Amino acid sequence: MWCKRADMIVHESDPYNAEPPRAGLHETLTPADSFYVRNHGPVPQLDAATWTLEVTGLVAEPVRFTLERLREEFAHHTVTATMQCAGNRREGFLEVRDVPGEDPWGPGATSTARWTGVRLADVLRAVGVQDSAGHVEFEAPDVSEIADPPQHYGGSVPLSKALADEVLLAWAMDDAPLPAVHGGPVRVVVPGWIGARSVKWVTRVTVRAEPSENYFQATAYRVLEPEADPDAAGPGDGISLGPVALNCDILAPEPGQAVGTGEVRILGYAHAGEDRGVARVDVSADGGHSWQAAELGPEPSPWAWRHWETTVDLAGPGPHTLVARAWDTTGACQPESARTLWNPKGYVNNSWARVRVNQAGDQG
Ligand SMILES: Nc1nc2c(c(=O)[nH]1)N[C@H]1C(S)=C(S)[C@@H](COP(=O)(O)O)O[C@H]1N2
Ligand SMILES: [Mo]
Repeated sequence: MWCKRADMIVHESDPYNAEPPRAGLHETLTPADSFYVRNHGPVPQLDAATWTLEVTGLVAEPVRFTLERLREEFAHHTVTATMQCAGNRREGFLEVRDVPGEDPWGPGATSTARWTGVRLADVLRAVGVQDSAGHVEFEAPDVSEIADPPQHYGGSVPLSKALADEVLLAWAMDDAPLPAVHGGPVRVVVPGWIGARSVKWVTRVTVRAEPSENYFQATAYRVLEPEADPDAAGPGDGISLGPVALNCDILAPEPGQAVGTGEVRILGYAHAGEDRGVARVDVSADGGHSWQAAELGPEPSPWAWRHWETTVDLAGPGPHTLVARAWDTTGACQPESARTLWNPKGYVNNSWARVRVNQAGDQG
């Protein structure tokens, strides 16, 4: 129904939440049928001809735009950007402690596309932002029953990010009209920030003094204290997530794959988020005792992941644990273990990537 590959790993069918298998993430631009989908409610079917965007709040005068007007009045821009869910790689937390009520995303809750639209900054400047503005809120018509109380999906970013050149109101993905499942006719794209802020089907932009009070900004997408009860968490609890944390994973070989003795090709992705870049990726074939630097692929844009690859020598009998860790341009490295990162909602597992492979012929 959503034009996705047949082997998507579907965590929920209603609302549809799915990630591609590792094999769907090998390319710089993720094929449209492999791009992961994260929904908190039913996908609204909006008509591009009747869709409107209301820009309101701390502005000179509220304005309502049609898609035609957005396209005509503002310059078009294209940004290659990686979308990454804060729940990406949550699966790795489950061996530490369960994360009840959340989908066990593998490494595929991240994907990359070329997004085309207008700059949110151009629209905000045209409408006129008041001096007391501090945040920009996005709202969509999908109603989520997960929220307490059930409400429309929404969120906000600080005004400084909203005015950054890379933030778009996008109507196209890889030069094709934005599919409904990815937020068509128009979504917000906030490169370098968690996917949750890239609000799909956006119909209202509100300039505010404070962050959005929407459940998905005030209560969800927050790193709670380890012993906190997520069902009892209220607005303002925990650390509110914004910029994406440094992360990586191994895309090949696959976990459990039988590989031969000798040279084995390993490849994966790394993503640093916001104003950081991927500086190096180290790979280990002996569980993290010794390391070699992988070859970094091209940086498609400052807002996108980088693929990396290398070959390792698998001497001796398996199974072997392949490990990868990325370093960013601040010199920071991913933490070693999910054990130190576990949190009640299971966000931001950016611990070292580990894939256990078997030696061909092994039963283990
Ligand atoms: N309106 C709306 N926007 C939304 C969501 C949603 O449920 N409703 N999910 C968010 C989350 S958590 C993520 S990770 C991204 C996923 O975008 P995608 O489905 O296009 O991959 O959309 C974000 N925007
Ligand atoms: Mo997300």
